Amino acid sequence: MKRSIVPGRPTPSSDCPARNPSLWPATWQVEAPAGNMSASPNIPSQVLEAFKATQGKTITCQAAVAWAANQPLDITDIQVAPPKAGEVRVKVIANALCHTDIYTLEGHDPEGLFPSVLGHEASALVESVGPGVTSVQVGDVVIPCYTPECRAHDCIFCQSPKTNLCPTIRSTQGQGLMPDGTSRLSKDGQALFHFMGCSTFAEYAVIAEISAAKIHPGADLNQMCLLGCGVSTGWGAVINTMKMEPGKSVAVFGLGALGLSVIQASRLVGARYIVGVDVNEKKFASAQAMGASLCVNPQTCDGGDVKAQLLQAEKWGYDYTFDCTGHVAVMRNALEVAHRGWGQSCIIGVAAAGQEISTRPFQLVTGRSWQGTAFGGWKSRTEVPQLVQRVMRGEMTLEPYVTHQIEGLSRVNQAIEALHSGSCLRAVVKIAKSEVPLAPLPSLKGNVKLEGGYLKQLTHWSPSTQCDMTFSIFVPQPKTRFTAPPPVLYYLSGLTCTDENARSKSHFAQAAAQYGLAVVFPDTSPRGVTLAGQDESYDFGSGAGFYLNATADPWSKHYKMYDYITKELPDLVSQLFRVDATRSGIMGHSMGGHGALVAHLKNPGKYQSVSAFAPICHPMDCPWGHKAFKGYLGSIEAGSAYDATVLMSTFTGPKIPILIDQGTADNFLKDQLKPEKLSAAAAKINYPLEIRMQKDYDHSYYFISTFLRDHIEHHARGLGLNSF
Ligand code: NAD
Ligand code: AHE
Ligand code: ZN
Repeated sequence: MKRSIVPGRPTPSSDCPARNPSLWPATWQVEAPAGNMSASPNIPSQVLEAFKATQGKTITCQAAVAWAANQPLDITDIQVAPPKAGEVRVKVIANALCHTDIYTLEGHDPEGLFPSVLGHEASALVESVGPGVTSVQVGDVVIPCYTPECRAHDCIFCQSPKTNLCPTIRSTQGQGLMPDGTSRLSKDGQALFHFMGCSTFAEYAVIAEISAAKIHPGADLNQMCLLGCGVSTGWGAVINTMKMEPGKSVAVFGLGALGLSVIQASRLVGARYIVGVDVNEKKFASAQAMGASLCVNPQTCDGGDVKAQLLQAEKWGYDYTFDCTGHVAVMRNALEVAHRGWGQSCIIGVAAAGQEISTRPFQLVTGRSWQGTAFGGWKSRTEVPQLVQRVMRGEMTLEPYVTHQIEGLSRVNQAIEALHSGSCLRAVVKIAKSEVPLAPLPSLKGNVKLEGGYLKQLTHWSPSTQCDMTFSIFVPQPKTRFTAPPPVLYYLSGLTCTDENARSKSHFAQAAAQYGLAVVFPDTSPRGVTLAGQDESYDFGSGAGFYLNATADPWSKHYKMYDYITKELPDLVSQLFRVDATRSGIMGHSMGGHGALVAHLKNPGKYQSVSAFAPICHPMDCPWGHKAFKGYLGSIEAGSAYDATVLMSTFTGPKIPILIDQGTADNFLKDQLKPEKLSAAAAKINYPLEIRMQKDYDHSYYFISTFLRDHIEHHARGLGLNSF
C-alpha cells in the first residue's frame, strides 16, 4: 500500500517513531547553525562566494517533484533546509535517470513515497556541511551514494569484506527521511520525502555525510554521475559479487545500462563467451560493441524458447548469468540456464512490489545458485573514488552509456521519455555547470601485468614542464580489495634514459610486488619541445634534465624537472591511483641518483626512504655537473642548490638512512660521481650514509639489476612494509 504525506500537512502520520510529528521540526524553514566552513582548495572563488551566501540558510531552488505515482515530474521551486549534524547539502551538477527512478514513479516500489524528489545517480559539489562533518568540506566534489558506508568500528557490515550493506541509516532512508527522522525538503510548508538518501533531481539536495563519496575534483561530472548507481552496480556484480574468473561463459538478460556494464566488466575479466538477451533489438549493437559475442531476442528466437536457444551454444549452461530486467520470469530463466553443477545467477534487477521468484528446487539441488547484488558490492565512500580514478586513467569508459544529454532540470521529463523510447541507456540531465575546472586527462599508453602487479604507462600534460610528459608506474596487485594502499617509490633514471629503461632492465617488479610497493618511473627531461641545442649532446638537453628547475633561457620555460618530480608527479599519482601519498621513497641511478639525493636533502621529511646507484654526488665538481649548471642555471655556483654534497653539509632534517651502491669498475667513478665527497660531508654531520663499493661492477643496468632487490628491501624498511 502506498504511503503519502497528506498535501498541506507538513508531516506524515504513522506509528513509526521516525514519522512522529513531534519529532519533526516546528517549521521546515528552521535555520540550522552553519557547520564548518573550511573549503576545498579546488573550488573557484566565485563558487565559494556563492556558497558562503547560503550557509545555514534554507535554499529555494528548482526540483522535479513526484507528487503521485504515474504523474509527470513537476518542475517547481522547493525549499531545501540546511544540513543538520552529520549531513551535507550539495549542489547537484548532473543526474542520470536509472530504471529504479521510473519503477518508483510508476508506483512499483513498496518503499515508494509521494510526494518526493526522485533521483539517485548524480554528481555534486558540497555547498555546506552540518555540525560534526569531517570527511568532506565545502567545494568538494562528491557522488551521493544510496548505499552509505559509515565505517564505524562496531558496524559489522562495514567491517566485513563480504558486504557493502551498511545499515546505519537504512531504516530512515527507506522512510524517505534523513537519519534524525525528519525531512530537509519542503514545498511552501509541505514536507516532501527524500528518495534513496539522495533526491538529486533537484538543484540542491541534503544527504548524510556517510553517503558522500569524495572524488577527484577534476572529474567530468556529466559522466561520473553514472558511477552513483547503474554502471558501478554492473561492474561490481561481476567483480565483487560473482568474482568472475577468466575464461567463463556468461548470459546477460536485459541490455540497458546495467546489462551493458555487466558485459563490459565480464569482457574486462576475460570472459570467453557472452550472450546478451533483450526483447528490444535496438540494444544489440551497443551490447556487441561492449563485448557480447551474440545477442538473442527471446520473443523471436528459434521456437520462442530462449532457454533452449541459449543451451544450444552451451550444452550444460552458462558459468554466470545475470538478470538486469527486474522481471521475475526472466530471473527464473537466468537461473535455469546457469551451468549444471556450478552455475551462479545474479539478480540485479529490482522486481515490483508483491513479486516473488520461484524455480524447481531441483535446479538448486543440481548445483545452480542464486545470488543478488546491491550497488555491485562496492563500499561506496572507499571504492567509488577508485572507480572514478579508473575511468580517468582511461582503463574503463563511461562514454557509450551516455546516449542522451538533457540541458536543464526543466527538461527532466524528456529523460523519462528517452528511457521509455527504447534507444536510451542513460539520459544525463545537466542540472548546473560545475565551474570546477576539468582535469586534463592522461592517455594510457600501456597496461601490462607482470610479477603480481600492473605496469602502466601514461602520458599527460605537465604544467611544470609545459609539455606532454610520459611516466610509467608499477601498481602491485593488492592481496584483497581492502589491503592498505601501497606507498610509492620514485625511481629517477640517468642520462639518455626515458621512463622505459629502468622498468625494463632493473628487474624491480618481483621485489616490489612482494613488498606491496608502487614504483613510478618518470622521464628524464621534457620532450617534444623545440629548443636550439637540446639534441646536440647526450649529457645536456633531451634525456638530461638533471632534475633541477632551469633559470637560464631558453631552458627555463620547460626544464622544470625538480618541480615535476617532487610536486607535480606525486600529486598526479595520488589523484589518479590508489596509493598512500603520505609514504614515499626516492631512488635513482647516476644523474637520477643525484636527483634522488637532492630531492631528499632539499625536502627533509618528505621521503621516508632514499637510495642511489652510482649517483653524481658533487655535480659542482664534475664535468656533467658543470655543463648542466652553466647551461640550465647560468653558473656552476648556482648549482649549489642542487648539489648533494653541499646540501648534506648543511642538512638538519630527519636523518633517514641512505643506501648507495657503487661499482668499482664504473668508468665514471673518478671524474663524475665522486662518492667520497658525499661521504665526507655526511661524516661531518653524522649522517647514516652507507656506500657499498661493489667489486668489478660497472655503470650499467647489469649492476643495478644485481642489487635492486637490496634497494627495494631498504625502501620497504623505511616505508614500514613487510613482505607478503
Ligand atoms: P533499463 O530499463 O535501461 O534496461 C532494462 C532492459 O531490459 C531493457 O533494454 C529492456 O528492453 C530489457 N527487458 C525488459 N524486459 C525483458 C525481458 N523480458 N527479457 C529480456 N530483456 C528485457 O534498466 P537499467 O537502468 O539498465 O536497470 C535494469 C534493472 O536493474 C532495473 O530493474 C533496475 O531497477 C535495476 N537496478 C538494480 C540495481 C542494484 O543495485 N541491484 C542498481 C541499479 C539498477
Ligand atoms: N525499495 C525496494 C527495493 C529496491 C532495491 O532493491 N533497490 C536496490 C537498488 S536499485 C538502484 O537503482 C538496492 O540496492 N537495494 C538495497 C537497499 O538497501 O535498498 C523494496 O523492495 O522495498
Ligand atoms: Zn539506480
